Amino acid sequence: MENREIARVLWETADLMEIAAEDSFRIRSYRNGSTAVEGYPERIEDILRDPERKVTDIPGIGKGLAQVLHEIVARGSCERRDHLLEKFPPTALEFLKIQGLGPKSIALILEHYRISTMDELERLCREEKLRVLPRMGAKLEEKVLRSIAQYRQRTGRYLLSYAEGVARELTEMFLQVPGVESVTPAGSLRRGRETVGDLDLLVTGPNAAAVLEKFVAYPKVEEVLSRGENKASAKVGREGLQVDVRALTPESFGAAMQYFTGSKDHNVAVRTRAVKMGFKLSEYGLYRVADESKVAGDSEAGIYEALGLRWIAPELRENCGEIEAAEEGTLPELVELKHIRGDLHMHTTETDGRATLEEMAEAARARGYEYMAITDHSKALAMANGLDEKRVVAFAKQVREINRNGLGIRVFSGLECDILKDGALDLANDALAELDLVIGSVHSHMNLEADEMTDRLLRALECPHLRILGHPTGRILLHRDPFPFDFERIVAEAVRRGVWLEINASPERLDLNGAMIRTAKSKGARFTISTDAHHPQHLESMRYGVTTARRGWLGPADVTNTLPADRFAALLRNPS
Ligand code: DGT
Ligand code: CA
Ligand code: CA
Ligand code: ZN
Repeated sequence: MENREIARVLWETADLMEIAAEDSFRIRSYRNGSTAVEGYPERIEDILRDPERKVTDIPGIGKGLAQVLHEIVARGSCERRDHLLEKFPPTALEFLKIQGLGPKSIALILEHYRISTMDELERLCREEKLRVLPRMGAKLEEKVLRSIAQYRQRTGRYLLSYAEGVARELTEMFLQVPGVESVTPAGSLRRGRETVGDLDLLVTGPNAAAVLEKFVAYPKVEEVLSRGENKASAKVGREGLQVDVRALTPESFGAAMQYFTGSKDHNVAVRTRAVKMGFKLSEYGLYRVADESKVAGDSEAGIYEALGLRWIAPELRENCGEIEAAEEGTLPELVELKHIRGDLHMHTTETDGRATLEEMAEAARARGYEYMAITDHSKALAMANGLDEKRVVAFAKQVREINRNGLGIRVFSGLECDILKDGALDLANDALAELDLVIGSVHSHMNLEADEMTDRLLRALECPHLRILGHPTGRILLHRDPFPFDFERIVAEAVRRGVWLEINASPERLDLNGAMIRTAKSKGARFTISTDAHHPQHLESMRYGVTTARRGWLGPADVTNTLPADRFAALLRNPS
């Protein structure tokens, strides 16, 4: 069992415990355990099997949880979870994903109505049966209905990072098959979309079709959907991600890559162009209609070239002007991971991070960064033990000393300061003035009306010390939609005040998205790409942020943390 699967079971159990209104201390220990397991660099299952190791050596795992971990690894569940699943339908966990319904209200609903599906919950709202329960009303019914509609739209999709993990696992396995030369993900994963509907894997080599046998026999395959000579589809893992595997000959590999990378809209436009030029384009190759001769097919670039186009980076293939730009030779130079010289958003044990400043610095240095900013939370996030003014001033001083002694990386003192409900920043200006860099983020009251939210953000932008707007829309992928506000107005004001927009590289956020980034860029915005790391391992998420920036057509010059340390420091002192 992979760590993320174990972590998920623990997290779900904690959700169920919340619905059952169990002891909050105990619930917290399950959640902490889940985070600890998920971020742990080694496989928990291996540690549990090794008689010389103890899982209790892992911070966040006590004796009680160790027992639970044994159970989960042995049979995929634990006693407590089983017990709660008898008490509540498994859909109770799904109900938790509906905005407006917390564990308490779900418990209340289940106490009064015997419902076990989303459809039934929807019907309760339509029949106005929620409003008769204590502390519920017509407004809530409306909100739940809206949220159910959104839920339906997003189910069936998976985080990019999750799909990437499955792709990596399968790729490793396929590459062990003799006669297999390469395994490449296509589809939305290759385009770097933030969520993925299904995974498309393309396999080549003299004996590529041999992977299909191996694939359908893979223990994690839950259900084989189809099996042909050159293609197989199956649901993989408990989460049921569909994976399409295709075995290809080298002569048509490029054409297949082009076809199966998509997007569909991009392909339609490319194919239309091919037809106009007297060609026929398929997943097997590009053919001249006149004599049916094959013009291109073994390489993707060859196909674009024959159509009079530069090769187009997969992230741009959404039929949003990339074909015209490829024709005119005006495709942008895109930012790459190697351009990034520092990470500007991370947390430490001072608040809700899991490593110290020194440990984060070591990890950032090991990635080859020249600089980094520590940006812990401010006091409004009391649960995270956020910093007050006094701690901020002491922290800024501590960082100045650290830089004098040197950690092998330049550290900027920062803060992720809460933007309060009325738009004021959480801490007083003279404390903020001590810091090198202030990120302003919304973490609460996300359900304001759009114009209220716009006013709130406008007021936050007035703070002269604010340098970066953190995860600007607040979305949590598959979980919480972006909060509404007048984006263009906020961008214009941010540009005017020299405030940069954060592209949050955490795979659950990827906020802003490609389209918004592109809009903002067209208004003159500048950006940062940062991981919001709460653990040294999270620094690796930078690549998702870079992919997202590329989907927004950004080049290195649009992203301030591509600058060398000295120039970046100078820019901080004089941002406009
Ligand atoms: P997803 O899986 O929903 O995240 O998105 P994609 O883009 O991976 O879509 P998928 O898996 O259905 O198909 C992979 C690619 O194959 C898609 O981007 C374009 C190509 N493709 C699939 N079906 C069609 C089709 O009916 N027409 C065209 N033109 N292309 C298709
Ligand atoms: Ca796909
Ligand atoms: Ca597919
Ligand atoms: Zn943060």
